[in-house]
Amino acid sequence: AKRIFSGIQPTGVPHLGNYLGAMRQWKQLQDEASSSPGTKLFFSIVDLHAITMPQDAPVLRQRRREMMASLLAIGLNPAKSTIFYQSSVPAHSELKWILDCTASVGYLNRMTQWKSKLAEDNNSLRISDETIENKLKMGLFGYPVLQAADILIHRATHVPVGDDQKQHLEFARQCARSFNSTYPGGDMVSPETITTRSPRVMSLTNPHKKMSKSSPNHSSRILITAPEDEIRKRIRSAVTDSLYAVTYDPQERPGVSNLLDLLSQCDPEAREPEEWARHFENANLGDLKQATADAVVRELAGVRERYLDFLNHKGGRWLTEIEEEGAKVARESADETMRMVRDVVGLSD
Ligand code: AQP
Repeated sequence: AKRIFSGIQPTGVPHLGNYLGAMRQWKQLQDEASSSPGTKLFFSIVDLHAITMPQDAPVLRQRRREMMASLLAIGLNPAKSTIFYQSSVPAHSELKWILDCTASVGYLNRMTQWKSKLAEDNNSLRISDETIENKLKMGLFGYPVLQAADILIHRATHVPVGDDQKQHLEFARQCARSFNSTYPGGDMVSPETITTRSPRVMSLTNPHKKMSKSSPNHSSRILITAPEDEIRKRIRSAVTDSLYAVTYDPQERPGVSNLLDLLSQCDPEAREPEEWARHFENANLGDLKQATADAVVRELAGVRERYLDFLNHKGGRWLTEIEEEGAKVARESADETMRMVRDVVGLSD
């Protein structure tokens, strides 16, 4: 039977990019699982990954809850999916250490993500050896190993990921192979990738960059919990270009194309962005923005209300109960793998 795992960092309330690029697909997978009994779904709020970059404790505490409420608000259902904080299952960190002992540094060295995070943090494209020496932390460098542990510990057969994460999934498969060949009797399951087809959602203020939770510019993103007037305002003021007509050309016209992508993604009939461009051929950008805002508002209808309800119902105790239940089920799933791991490594009697 299929076992699906995916994760999201509690680094802020999710935006349209997280929603269209990942969360909406999780909900679809949950819906599909209803007709294939035996499929198990695990969605983790990966707070241990979040601390690979500096975090403020009260803020992180708050963001974990906000992410939990967001996942529930978009329709993940704790009766159908196991939704849990990574740190509430300590075995993820234990397995990470064990995988560390068979994972090779060469592969991690070639990964691009720590390089781009470090470059971003230092506001430069080139990272010097000195920066690496002084600023690169073990956690950031080795976090693909923790990601591999997250996946392998739940014996995931399928992992939905965005384009940028494919490299890490290949690494998770390599970790499974290294483990199995090092320890006779080891039977880590190698996960398959489910790739998200949706295009990357770009920032509304700089369409050359992706929409991101941690960008300091709030106008660059639309939170899935935004009130309708804010959604409309952000789309109205989205940076485009000075050409009059509407055409779809992500290279030359990233701002306009981003709006067309959003419109296509939020279109219940899923018409392609090129088709929408033809539809607006003789219209102006204002009309396109209006249609995009209508589509996004429709897509996110009800999310804000459900989010606030999950966060505040019974003074937050409802959410706490959901958290505890998710942690319990995830711990049981992880313990099953850890029994095999401790046995084949020689860490149990
Ligand atoms: N702009 C985007 N377009 C499409 N998909 C996106 N994702 C993120 N941004 C976009 C997808 O969201 C999932 C969860 O992401 P994450 O929280 O693990 O971290 P991230 O990819 O680093 O997302 P952010 O929003 O940019 O967060 P920060 O600013 O904290 O780094 C992933 O599947 C990702 O592909």
